[in-house]
Amino acid sequence: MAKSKGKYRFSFGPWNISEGADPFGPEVRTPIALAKKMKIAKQLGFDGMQFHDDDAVPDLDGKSAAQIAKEAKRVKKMLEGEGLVAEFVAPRLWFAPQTIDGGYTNNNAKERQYAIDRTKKCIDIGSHLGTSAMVLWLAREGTYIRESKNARKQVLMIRDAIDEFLDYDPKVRILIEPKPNEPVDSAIISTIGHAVGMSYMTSDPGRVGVLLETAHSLLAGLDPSDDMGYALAHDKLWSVHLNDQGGLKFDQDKSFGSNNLRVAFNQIRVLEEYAYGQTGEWVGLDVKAMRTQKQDKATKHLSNSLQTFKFLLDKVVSMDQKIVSQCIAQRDYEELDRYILTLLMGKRY
Ligand code: XUL
Ligand code: MN
Repeated sequence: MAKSKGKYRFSFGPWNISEGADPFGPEVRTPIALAKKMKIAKQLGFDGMQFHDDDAVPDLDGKSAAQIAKEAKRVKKMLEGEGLVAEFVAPRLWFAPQTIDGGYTNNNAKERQYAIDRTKKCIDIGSHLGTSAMVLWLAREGTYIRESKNARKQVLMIRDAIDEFLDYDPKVRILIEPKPNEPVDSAIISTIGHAVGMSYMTSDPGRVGVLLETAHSLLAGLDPSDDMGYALAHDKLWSVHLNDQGGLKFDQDKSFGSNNLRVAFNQIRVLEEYAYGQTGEWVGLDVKAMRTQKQDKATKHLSNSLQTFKFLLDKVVSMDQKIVSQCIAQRDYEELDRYILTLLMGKRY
């Protein structure tokens, strides 16, 4: 079974060390500078960082191409100084007033153009940071009210936008990160199946894949390890955002494995079984510290998630394949269930 062990590279984004604001209350911790976050990443055993375009170049809307290049290159130097690399850059298409009604599917042509232009700047930032990977979280491509947008048309608008990006930079690779309901009620590309389907509609499917976030499979009522298997069957699982989620609630970004250890185990089992990571795919931990966490202890969600990944990897690798095969051959899935639970509980089988 042990195919990938030791080959995993881990990353997170600056937003994963946050100040703890939620929709009902303000920040409870003071901001930490990007340079310090990079140091923390290295200290905790991470190999790379993920970026939103304006994590690398703040206030980028008002900046010239030359200014953007200068600032992005400075961030690349900072990364190099820490022995880190950039995994991907993602355009922040959910924040500006122009994106209130969506980006590429906005009902206003001028606002759609803003989203396209912003994404092209994001692609440029990626090349300055030394990564060809751009993640598209299609955050507001959807609607709060069904009658306001035409679903078929929205799909084609997203495809056309992606084609424009593929054309803009022949090196860029696009990873669609689907979410069923965050922040809009109905997202148009809501699951991994939708994202994989979209990739085949584009002009260059070989450059369009997916990023799977655990919580967003769970919020769609699906099993993240099955979603991983689905994307792997299409050779399109190009990144993962591991975390956890306590049922169909708000997007929680809990520490990996903290809610359901078995679901977490199965994600690693699938990754390991198919040698995920061997062609450079990253393991991202898209986790958030609890709001109750104090300033000086607000990175434990990252170290805990990383440790849980490694402990569960040990479990996956130590699975006795003979027992598993026997149970399957005898169709004794009760016994298989017992074996897996015994393994997870660290008891003798
Ligand atoms: C937000 C989220 C983003 C994406 C990148 O919930 O998951 O961090 O991963 O835009
Ligand atoms: Mn994510």
